Amino acid sequence: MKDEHHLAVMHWGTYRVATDNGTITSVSPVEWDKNPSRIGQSLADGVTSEARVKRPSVRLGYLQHGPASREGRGKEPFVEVSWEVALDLVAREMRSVKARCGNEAIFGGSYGWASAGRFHHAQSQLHRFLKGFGGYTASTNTYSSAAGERVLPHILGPLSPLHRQHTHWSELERECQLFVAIGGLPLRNAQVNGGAANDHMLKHWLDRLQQRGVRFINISPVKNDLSAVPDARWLAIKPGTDTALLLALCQVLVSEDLVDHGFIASHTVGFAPFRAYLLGESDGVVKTPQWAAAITGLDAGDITALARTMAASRTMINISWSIQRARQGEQAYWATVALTALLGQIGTPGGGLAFGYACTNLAGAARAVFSGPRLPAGKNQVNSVIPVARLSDMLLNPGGEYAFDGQTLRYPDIRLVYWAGGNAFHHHQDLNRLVEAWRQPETVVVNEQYWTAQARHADIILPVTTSLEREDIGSGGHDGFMIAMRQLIAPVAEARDDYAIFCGLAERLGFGERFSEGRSPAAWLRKLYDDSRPRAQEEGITLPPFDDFWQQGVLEYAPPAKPQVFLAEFRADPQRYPLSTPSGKIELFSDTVAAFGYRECPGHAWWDDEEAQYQQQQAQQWPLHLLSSQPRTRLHSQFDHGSVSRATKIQGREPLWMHPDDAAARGITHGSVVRVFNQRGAILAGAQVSDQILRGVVQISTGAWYDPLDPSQPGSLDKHGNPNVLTEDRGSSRLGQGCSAQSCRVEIEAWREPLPPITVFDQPAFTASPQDVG
Ligand SMILES: Nc1nc2c(c(=O)[nH]1)N[C@H]1C(S)=C(S)[C@@H](COP(=O)(O)OP(=O)(O)OC[C@H]3O[C@@H](n4cnc5c(=O)[nH]c(N)nc54)[C@H](O)[C@@H]3O)O[C@H]1N2
Ligand SMILES: Nc1nc2c(c(=O)[nH]1)N[C@H]1C(S)=C(S)[C@@H](COP(=O)(O)OP(=O)(O)OC[C@H]3O[C@@H](n4cnc5c(=O)[nH]c(N)nc54)[C@H](O)[C@@H]3O)O[C@H]1N2
Ligand SMILES: [Mo]
Repeated sequence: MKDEHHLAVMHWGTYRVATDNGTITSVSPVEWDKNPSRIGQSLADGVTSEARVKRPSVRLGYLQHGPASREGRGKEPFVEVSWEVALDLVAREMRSVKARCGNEAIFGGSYGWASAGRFHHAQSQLHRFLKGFGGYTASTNTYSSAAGERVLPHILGPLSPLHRQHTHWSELERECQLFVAIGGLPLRNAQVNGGAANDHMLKHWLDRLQQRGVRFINISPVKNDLSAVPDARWLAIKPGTDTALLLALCQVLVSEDLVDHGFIASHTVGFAPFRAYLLGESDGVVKTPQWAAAITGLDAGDITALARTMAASRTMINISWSIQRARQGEQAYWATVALTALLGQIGTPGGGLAFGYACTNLAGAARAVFSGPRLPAGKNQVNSVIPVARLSDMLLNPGGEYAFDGQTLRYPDIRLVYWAGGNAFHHHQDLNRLVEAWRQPETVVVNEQYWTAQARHADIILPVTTSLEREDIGSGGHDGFMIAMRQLIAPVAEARDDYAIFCGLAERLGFGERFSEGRSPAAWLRKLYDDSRPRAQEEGITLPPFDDFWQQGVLEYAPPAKPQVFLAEFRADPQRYPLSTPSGKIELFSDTVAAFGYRECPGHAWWDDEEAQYQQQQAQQWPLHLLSSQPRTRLHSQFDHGSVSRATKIQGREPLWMHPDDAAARGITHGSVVRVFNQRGAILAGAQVSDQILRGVVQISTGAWYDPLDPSQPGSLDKHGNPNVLTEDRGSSRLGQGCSAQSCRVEIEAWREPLPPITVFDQPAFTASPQDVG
């Protein structure tokens, strides 16, 4: 029996961590993981690195002049203060904002992945604290898939429960003949799963499907998005054009009468107007393969052949989340639903559709479903919510009106921003605009472990423990495991848990007892666990008493007896198991969406020529399409300072993939540093020249910590390679208002000046207290 007492649970895996006198000496994957992630190796040097926030810190100008000094955000040095001083300062400002402007003026959306662990989950702690204080302005939906999350309820059903119902890989192994992967199936992304990823299984299942003779098609601008399947056919599509391809495939099915008329009649509504659109009856344009070929860059014959093969085979069509993280991202999802409805294979064991096999280690997992222990949420007294990716819009336009999924709403006037467990200077688009927006509120408070750009742009930074420095319960949705996370090392420097921080603040604000309920973290773990036992039981999982669990260290739930098949019940009996859409059926035409009256979202999936023209116009000045994909060597910005991520940088800069022809045309050589720029800003990156990427497309991972050359200059060059300096901050559409990072155009040139050093992994500038400064 291996020692189960030194397990660290991360979003990308569970590891045995050996320590010696507070130092991590080794990190090894657990033996039950089929394909462990290398990212864990960054724990060894990352957790105790120079990048840690060591003591509570306050921006100098804020300490001297308070909110009036907000122009200094991100530019001034910090002053280290005691916990007493820092917490008093935060409590004073919170009370003041509440008294003057009400709780709505506090933004607590605080989007982000934080760390694994159910009790110390940073957002849950912050939200519970802010609810106790009377509420806050929140955010809704995710950066991952807001466009999909908003369109699917109108046409198929809410995405989050659908994610949990994906057909198990074992069923695909038995029945699937053709697997069409829009956006590929990158092993890279399946390294992670929110909360835990104990057993990485994508490679295992892709191997088995290949052995069974399943054919794969990779529809992506990047060949290695399906590198796990060497024989996969690569259809190198231009980014942002998948909807045109999908519509043309539908058109072939209709004009060659390959549609499943029975399924359409029994399981869908709105076929007639959609058919009329495909055949050009409503707009004079037949959505032929020739039409799509001109848009997508694919061969018209290939499109026709693909439609026929799809109809003749048991076909699974998987669309990755990236495709909808774009302008008009809603349409790609709607067109996928429409195509698979016409094929009539939805609900069959090996066919139909899926949203994100390989986006995480979740879809297809033949694991027991149990949502795990969770902190009681409570009710937010404030009814103010923004779409998550409209952060800068909100800060720049207090009181401004905007449209969202059929509603007309107004942005609140935010005076205090409190962030814990996320990094907006990683995740938000158009960072130079965010820098400006971020200077609007009076006060910005950030709980952080590391000196990320977000911490550097705050007024008050409170240092937080990592999960190795505290006790918790590890459990990820669909993961099939629950793990006791013991404290492995002492808190680094003066770091405290988010919980301890909020206890300290709640006490100062007069609701300490109500917030803590008198419980230590250990007492909370026991409560969370006990509260979850009946919910586990409902799913057929019997959890042992807490003490047994804690002693044992690892629980693995038995997999379900019958592997699940996506929407099988709906297929079998749509009357008895209707969808939650208005009609109870798949909506090829949605009266609800049509009634919103949005030009860009009519009542059915469509190709938006106006948006396409806008993109073409951009292309004249900015010829390269920039994709910003998820990183292989870290989770978003987390552990970019760690050895695994840093080992892959090129001269310290984030690698950027480009085609040899695009490189040659600009005099760029493999391994050199380049400047990537557009009307919004400029970054440095390292050229990774490869013919695995379509000409005219470049790809960089997200997550390099934003490192402006001169933070006092607006629009300063980012020395490091954060693509969000370049991305456009526009919603996917008025329907979803999602992140549209993938719709981005740039130009690139060789960098011939001396290389500025990367400084973002060092401590920021500190100064003595203002009294000493005089
Ligand atoms: N250009 C572009 N941008 C994108 C995307 C894209 O495809 N392209 N993808 C988007 C997507 S899908 C996502 S999900 C977002 C991800 O964006 P985020 O989830 O915001 O990114 P993370 O780097 O995971 O940020 C988590 C932060 O929380 C901190 N943290 C970790 N544990 C704790 C804790 O216990 N307490 C506290 N207080 N802090 C903690 C970490 O140090 C880190 O700074 O990015 C989005 N941005
Ligand atoms: N290692 C690691 N894994 C992760 C994460 C991480 O940070 N690190 N983050 C996790 C999170 S929060 C999320 S939301 C998921 C995201 O999962 P996805 O959104 O699917 O991930 P991406 O890497 O952005 O995109 C996958 C691929 O889609 C292709 N692609 C981009 N645009 C287009 C297009 O217009 N058409 C086509 N056909 N293909 C396109 C790109 O080549 C890219 O490699 O990943 C998760 N997995
Ligand atoms: Mo995400």
